Amino acid sequence: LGMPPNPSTGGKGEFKPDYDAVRKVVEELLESNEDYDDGSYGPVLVRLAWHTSGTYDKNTNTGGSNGATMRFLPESAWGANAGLGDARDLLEPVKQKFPWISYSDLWTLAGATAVEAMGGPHVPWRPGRSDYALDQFVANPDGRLPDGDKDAKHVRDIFYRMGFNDQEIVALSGAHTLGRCHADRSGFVGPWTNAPTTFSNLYFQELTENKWRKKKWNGPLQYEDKSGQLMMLNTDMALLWDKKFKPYVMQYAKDEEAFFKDFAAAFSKLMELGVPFPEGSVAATPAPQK
Ligand code: HIF
Repeated sequence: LGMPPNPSTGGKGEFKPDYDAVRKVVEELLESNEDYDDGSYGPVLVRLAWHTSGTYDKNTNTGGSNGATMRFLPESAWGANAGLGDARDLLEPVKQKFPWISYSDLWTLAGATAVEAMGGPHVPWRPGRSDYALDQFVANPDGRLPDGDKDAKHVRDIFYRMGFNDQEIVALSGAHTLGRCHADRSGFVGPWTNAPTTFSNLYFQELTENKWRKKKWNGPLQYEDKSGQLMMLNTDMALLWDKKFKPYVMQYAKDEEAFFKDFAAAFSKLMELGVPFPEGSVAATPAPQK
């Protein structure tokens, strides 16, 4: 382990980065702390992969996972990124163990690994991101990540800016089957499903089959089911209320296979936005064909 021989500095033999070894170490970390949330770091790693990618703006080709700019202020301190220090800290020893991987490749690979390890589809992933030095980039403006108390128009504004269509937006949204909201991070509270560490289409089943009402409390607008245990954000409810989003919600609630296939393609696309892959490079496992 440690730094492999580097051919350019006289090492013998060609260095081949072992991404499967990185995946294995990430998998071992997922349930390494039973006191953390629901017993898995998987959800917060998926959120890290999404937030590091979700700053992308197709009009200016800025933002995205390339650069790992969330290492720096102000992005690390954006309200939207509250709690993601946990995920970055968790991955720091992995970076130390495999110093040849960039943070930007590591954060996205960890997200893809977590989805699959929690029972989800294989998310096509390829390396090629590099980390910017602090003086190498213009900081992304705050406000590129979505707010949970807003409506369908806001969701479209954010995801159309990245280049997604309505079907991809709904497919991505199924990731809220994972994890939970934390009062001290976003102000919202609770999980979307009763199985927050298993990747499945349960989010869509809860959304369509459960009864949702506004939560009566002093906190931000959110919805709860009868038990008061499960929650939906306004942006989640908006998928059900919007005529164009709803058919995809209904489809994914019924057809987990279709959800897995479309999610894998959309999440892979999300993590590749704005990344200058070398010409001819293809994802190790190609994204499913539409
Ligand atoms: Fe989330 N999301 N997300 N999200 N998200 C939260 C948590 C997670 C939005 C808001 C929130 C996506 C889209 C949107 C995950 C993954 C994805 C939280 C709670 C909020 C408020 C944060 C906290 O308090 O800890 C909004 C408004 C989105 C646009 C509609 C993606 C599709 C669903 C892109 C996506 O992949 C995951 C995973 C979590 C759980 C994190 C955890 O620590 O458990």
